[in-house]
Amino acid sequence: MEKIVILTGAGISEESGLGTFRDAGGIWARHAVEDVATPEGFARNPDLVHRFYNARRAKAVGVVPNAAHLALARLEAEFSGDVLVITQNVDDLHERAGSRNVIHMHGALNGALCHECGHHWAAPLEMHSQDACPVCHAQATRPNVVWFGETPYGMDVIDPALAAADMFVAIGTSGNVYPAAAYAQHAGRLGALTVELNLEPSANSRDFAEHCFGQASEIVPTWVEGILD
Ligand code: BJW
Repeated sequence: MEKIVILTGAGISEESGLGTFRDAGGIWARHAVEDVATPEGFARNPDLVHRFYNARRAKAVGVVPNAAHLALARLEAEFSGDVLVITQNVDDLHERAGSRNVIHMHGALNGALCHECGHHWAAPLEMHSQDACPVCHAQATRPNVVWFGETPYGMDVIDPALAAADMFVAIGTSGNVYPAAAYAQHAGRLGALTVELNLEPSANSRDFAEHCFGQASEIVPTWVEGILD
């Protein structure tokens, strides 16, 4: 086995103290998705959206990677082949754990984007609607995250990586959001062994050949040990 592609979701950061979206009491139980995670919601009320992401950014800087993030970084460092982490998460816990080969397909909390000219830059801790783009000076600053209806990042790298994968592993994602939710079926059809590591069966659980259910901080290090053995 040479190429492992790993898809992570909010569940891997849950034990670090960052909330998931669709679990009971999750982010979508407290915020209307159409208000805070669509371009239309941002156009209607940019201040509300900035407050939502400012609060999440402030929370994210105060948490640390858990044993699952650390195990994936160890896998990348010690595995003889290639390890690619595709994360749907906007936190930077994979990087802070030591992973280097990471694609943030849904963007990053620590990024700012000008929706006039497309320039992107490092986000300050607090962003506001009046913030001007450093390049075109338009007051059109938004978080550099991917909302519903927008094209995820890294598609040009992700598609060939799935096609070349010997193993595809999904960790802590509910399998409700596309295109990520289609990756297991896609990679499996192209020959990869598909593995689900999650607290409970995800919406697309049937697309995986192997399953292991439990807390990410326990099942991910155990799975990594097995690969490196
Ligand atoms: C644990 C645990 C522990 C808990 N240990 N596990 C109709 C049909 C099909 C598709 C569509 C449709 N209508 C529209 C679409 C497309 C749409 C979509 O998928 N909609 C669905 C709702 C149906 N998708 C899009 O619009 C995407 N763009 C797109 O498709 O462009 C077209 C295109 C595709 C391909 C090429 C070119 C063009 C964009 C999606 C953007 C998603 N954005 C968000 C918010 C922004 C980022 C942010 O603010 O953080 O991204 S939504 C939110 O969901 C966030 C997440 O990244 C994403 C996925 O959530 P995730 O990570 O799975 O979290 P949860 O909470 O759902 O699950 C957590 C899991 O962990 C659970 O299973 C728990 O059990 C588990 N867990 N604790 C282990 N301790």
